[in-house]
Amino acid sequence: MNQFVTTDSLRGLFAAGMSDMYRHEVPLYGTLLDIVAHVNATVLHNDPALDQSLADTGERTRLDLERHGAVRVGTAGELALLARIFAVLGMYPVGYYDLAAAGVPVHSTAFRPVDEAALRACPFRIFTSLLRLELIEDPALRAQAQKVLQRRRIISERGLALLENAERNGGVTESDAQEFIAEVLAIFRWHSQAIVDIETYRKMHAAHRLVADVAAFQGPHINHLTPRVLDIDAAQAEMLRRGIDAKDYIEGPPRRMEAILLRQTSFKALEEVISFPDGAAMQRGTHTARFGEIEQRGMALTPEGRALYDACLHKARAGAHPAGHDHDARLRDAFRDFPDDLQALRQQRLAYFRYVLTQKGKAARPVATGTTLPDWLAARWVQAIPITYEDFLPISAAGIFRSNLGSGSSQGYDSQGSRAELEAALGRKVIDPFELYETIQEKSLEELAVHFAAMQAH
Ligand code: OOG
Ligand code: NI
Repeated sequence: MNQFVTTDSLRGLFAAGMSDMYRHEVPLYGTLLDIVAHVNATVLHNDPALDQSLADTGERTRLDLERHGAVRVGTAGELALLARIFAVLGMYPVGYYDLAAAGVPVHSTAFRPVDEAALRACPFRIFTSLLRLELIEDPALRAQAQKVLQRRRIISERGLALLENAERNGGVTESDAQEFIAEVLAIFRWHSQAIVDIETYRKMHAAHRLVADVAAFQGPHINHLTPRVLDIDAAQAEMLRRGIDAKDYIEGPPRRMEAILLRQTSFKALEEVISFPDGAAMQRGTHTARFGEIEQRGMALTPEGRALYDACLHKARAGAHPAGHDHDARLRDAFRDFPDDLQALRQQRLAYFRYVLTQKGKAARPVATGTTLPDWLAARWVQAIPITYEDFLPISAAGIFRSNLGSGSSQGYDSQGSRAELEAALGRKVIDPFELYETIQEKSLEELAVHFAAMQAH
């Protein structure tokens, strides 16, 4: 009975619990799940080769469970607490995202599993943002928000005790697992009652809507959950057909033969009724924060590929209103310089690949010594399979934030990001995403080298 539950199954319980909770809280999210399930079934039916290749990489089974979520916390202490909880769930901070330059007073990291087996088991990720109150101009309001945030406790006593047990014992026991997950889920639930009066809420809101979203409530409510779709253009069209108030355009790269990075769209945040404390009574108001998002994931790019992506995106955006009706055409134009076939992407080292033995390769026996990757590929003993991008994109994230905060302005804060500050809050360094992809690629090559060397020795 008191065996430890594996980290992967704990994370699976957490992901499923979040999805159930959010579907219950935001029924429109359930509609998105329906749309995605339908689009994915259609794509797989029409493209058996894709179905097979997803099955081969182990992504076919994870697809229906795959989600990311997003939360926003108010203090370094809250971020450190989430980092401890997520570590128990096998999720570690990967990447640093500075959103201040895009006019959003936060910086962020993504908690996610990092090794291949854990990603296959359950790739749940949470984009986690820390409010940067120092960017708020009004010193009195800043102090007030700080005071509210310092006072709130986002985890229950019981939740904290279970967390400490898990840390001390090196795992969560079977008898504690359900309760531990329930306590963690409670941190991210919605509160329809604010912890500040409506006047304070309005002041916070006027400083920046995010200040109100973070500091006026008891906890860091999950603000969206995002299923993974295989054809985002079809999903976007279906959202519009169903009369859902979708974002004007899809964030990220244009539609291509070979998908890169990440393309995302969302429905706009809902206006929800909130009660605000007013002396002994309550006052009715509203708050707009929660939305739904859909994403399509493509291959991870190397630093060179990423630089080219950024340059193309910059070109597409230069001088244009990003939401203009010509968005798609400009994007396609700007990405002409980005190769769209696997061989070019590989030879120019723009993307990461996992190299795997084919059936033919398994039977092969190299005669000459010193054969290397190009020989194996030419002989079709080895196949290069793009590695899926598991992270986020700062410009897309800023676009998602903006369309859901309802502020048209993209006026940046005059501030540099501060990775060191985020890391100090986390109590550890963020992991470099490029290194993770590089490691997967290198490991696959090493395994092949060992395999072919052993074949030759026979
Ligand atoms: C996070 C927005 C970023 C994404 O998919 O890029 C994000 C937020 O709104 O808190 O989720
Ligand atoms: Ni998102």
